[in-house]
Amino acid sequence: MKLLPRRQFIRNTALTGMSLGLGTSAIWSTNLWAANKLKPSANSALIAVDVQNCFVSSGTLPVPKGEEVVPIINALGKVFDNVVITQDWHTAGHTSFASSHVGKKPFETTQLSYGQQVLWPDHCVQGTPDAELHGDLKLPKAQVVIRKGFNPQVDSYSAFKEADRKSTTGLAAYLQARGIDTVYVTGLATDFCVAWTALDAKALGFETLVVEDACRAIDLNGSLEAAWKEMTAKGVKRIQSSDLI
Ligand code: VGL
Ligand code: ZN
Repeated sequence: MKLLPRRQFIRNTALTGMSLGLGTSAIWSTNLWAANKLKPSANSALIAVDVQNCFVSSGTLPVPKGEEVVPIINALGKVFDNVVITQDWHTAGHTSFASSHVGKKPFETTQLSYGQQVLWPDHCVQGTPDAELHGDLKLPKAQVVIRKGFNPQVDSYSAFKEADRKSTTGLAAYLQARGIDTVYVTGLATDFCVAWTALDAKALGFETLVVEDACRAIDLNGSLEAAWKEMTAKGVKRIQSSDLI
């Protein structure tokens, strides 16, 4: 997979076209433009993380501008053979909810058996409209929906491993069984479920790319910058949807 020399490429293309006296007709440039895109292989999967009612403006844990990812992810879905959807899927009274801890407010932290936990407003409770996938999300090719965070005592930002860092969701085994070696991660929120999913994917041996503009962040106390720093350091690639479509 080769990234980025697009600006250079376009400049060269335009020059070649003109020097051949062809001008830059729409068809000519469209074909060459298409040839310069990243092309997901049959061994690549798009992962749409937590594009649920809870994480858009009208939801219980709104991610600023969260709904803006929907049309972008819908368009990306068309260029992948393999699509995975995840859903945050908490029990009522889940340990990640501030309301489950006396004296705690949303966005404070607490120490749980597996480490520090950010405490959230009650969100994505199993079977509620808030936990449903966003109504405009159209990913007809999606082959599997991974629900996570259903253990009452353990959160799961990652689509691969719960916050105790031991319990698996089964997603790695599923992807491996299907011969998937590369994942493109999109969705909500960049600095929590997207980042944890991407970092686990990379650590598990998948080539991992995050499509930045197909994600939106919560950005709590610098969490967005920290997430990109860690993802970059670990070899997760940062791309834009225009690299694909
Ligand atoms: C998420 C906080 C709590 C996410 C899920 O999808 O990023 N964030 N639960
Ligand atoms: Zn959650």
